[in-house]
Amino acid sequence: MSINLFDLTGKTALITGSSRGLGQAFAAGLAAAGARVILNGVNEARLEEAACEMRAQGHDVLTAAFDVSCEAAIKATFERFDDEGIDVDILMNNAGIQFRKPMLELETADWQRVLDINLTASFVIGREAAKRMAVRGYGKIINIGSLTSELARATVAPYTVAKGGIKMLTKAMAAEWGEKGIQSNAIGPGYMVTDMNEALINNPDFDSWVKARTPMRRWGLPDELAGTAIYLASDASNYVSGQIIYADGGMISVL
Ligand code: GCO
Repeated sequence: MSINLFDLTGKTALITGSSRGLGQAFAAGLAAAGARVILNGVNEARLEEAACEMRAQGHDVLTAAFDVSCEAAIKATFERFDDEGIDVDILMNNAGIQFRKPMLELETADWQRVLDINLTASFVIGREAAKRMAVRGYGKIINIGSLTSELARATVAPYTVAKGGIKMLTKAMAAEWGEKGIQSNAIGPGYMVTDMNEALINNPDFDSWVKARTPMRRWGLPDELAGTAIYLASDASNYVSGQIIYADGGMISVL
């Protein structure tokens, strides 16, 4: 009998920030591998639109509209899951914002908001999910890092610090939750074609720099990250934890 280590049938995955961009691509990939997906975002209309599109393709899709920076909303969402008998087997902490400004001009409030959404939210949602995963002795946590988990770029300090924190939070989760049957890993996307990067893509100098700096000489496409997500969400990675996998066209590996 052939086994499919990448089959997610019977698993439920919560992907934060999944009504568009990378999150939507992650949700599509996990759904294609058989998972029931729970889409998250703050814009309920956009969330339902994305859910309808996926249901039309035959996928099992739920929605959970909450602000990832609001602890009360996170707790209420997981209490709803408890009440409805929804077990989150796979958590993808994808939601994030970018805020580009030199540090000398950066307001503390703007710094803090980026850290709240891009780092602290992953801890809070991860903790609420892991409490329940630990009871079942099973869980897959996939945090979304960045090239800036390793390397700094001028004008994106809070994003860089948050993504560096994501790399170490992933290791901390692996350290504490491995014995509970939970594997915690991260994906580090390269420069991807997303709304968040539109200004960069449309800047000829930046576009040229990305293509010159990336061995594959191009920006990445969101659906090119799906395979890495499926791998980390599946039995294929059952003895992998604390790792960050860069899907970046080779950029982080070269000078
Ligand atoms: C930027 C970009 C990057 C990419 C990605 C790279 O302003 O440099 O937004 O942060 O989005 O994170 O891995």
